[in-house]
Amino acid sequence: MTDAARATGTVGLQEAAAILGVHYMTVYRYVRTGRLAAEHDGATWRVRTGDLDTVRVGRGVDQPRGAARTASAEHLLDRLVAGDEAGAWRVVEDALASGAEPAEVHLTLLAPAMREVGRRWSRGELDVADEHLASATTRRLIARLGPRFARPGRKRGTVLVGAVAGERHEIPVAIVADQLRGAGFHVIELGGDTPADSFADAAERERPLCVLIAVTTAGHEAAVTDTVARLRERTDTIVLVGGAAVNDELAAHRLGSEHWTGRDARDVVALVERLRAQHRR
Ligand code: B12
Repeated sequence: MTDAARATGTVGLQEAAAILGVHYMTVYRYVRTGRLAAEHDGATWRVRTGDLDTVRVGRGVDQPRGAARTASAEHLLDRLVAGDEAGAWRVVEDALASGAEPAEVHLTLLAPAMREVGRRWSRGELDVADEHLASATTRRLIARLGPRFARPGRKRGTVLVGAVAGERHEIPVAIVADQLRGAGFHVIELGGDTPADSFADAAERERPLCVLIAVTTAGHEAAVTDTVARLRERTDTIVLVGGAAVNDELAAHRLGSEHWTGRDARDVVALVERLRAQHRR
């Protein structure tokens, strides 16, 4: 702590951020949103060092970084299940203000929170209404993050992404779609429950570099192989099948995929980028 801080019992926002172990912008937002009391001395904001404890206790920010992230994920889960979009968005904004990339918010906050919803749902700790509320709120957060993935300029190619008829899990589709947009691709996002012929209609019309088919639950194998066959009959596009229910290369090939798309959205984007590079050679 500086001598000025010791003498006045106050610190500037830069020093407050260092004490709390968070980004400067996070502290600034605490002040702007009234979560941390501060006085403006005409030039800068000053915060009483005693007041920093209230933020520490409320946010768990004096814990190590990993634990702080776990605390935010838990807080997010709580807000998602409550259907509290504003509260959930504050967790997302905190992460962004601490320097997280939007794609990191998808993968380290939203996806783990939804998987935890699934675990609690299967243990009977949450009911279907809780899960629906959490899913709807997550979709709204993904939509709010969407503009951050917009890339101006010429697109690197078109990618078609969706889930087959009967497969209603659309959150992974939305996440992958936005991360591909962030990588500069034009994305046609069909969402969940898309009939085989509609996949083929869109592929014929859009002539994408590749079609991505998402499968999150077991039991959709026939719909997937049917969709892949329909796409191959009507187009010569590359067809890839992936998602939480496709665990490895063998499972992907069995469903007719040319490659396994990997574990998360980052792997999917990396694969599409590799395919694009090969396509251009
Ligand atoms: C929300 C949810 C639902 C919602 C979906 C709402 C919506 N609008 O999307 C609803 C209520 C519809 C639903 C229904 C069902 N569900 Co559900 N659901 C979930 C839950 C809780 C979250 C799903 C989610 O969004 N996860 C977050 C995403 C981002 O994570 P992810 O799937 O891992 O996504 C990554 C990968 O897929 C990766 N990826 C890798 N390669 C590729 C390729 C492509 C193309 C894409 C797009 C992505 C991708 O990228 C993503 C991001 O990194 C999960 C729990 C869980 N573990 O995920 C259960 C879960 C998937 N559901 C399950 C079940 C059993 C069902 C039902 C059968 C329940 C029932 N009895 O009715 C039905 C089936 C409905 C259907 N016909 O599709 C099981 C599946 C078990 C299994 N192994 O098959 C789970 C795991 C819950 C559980 N613990 O039992 N569900």
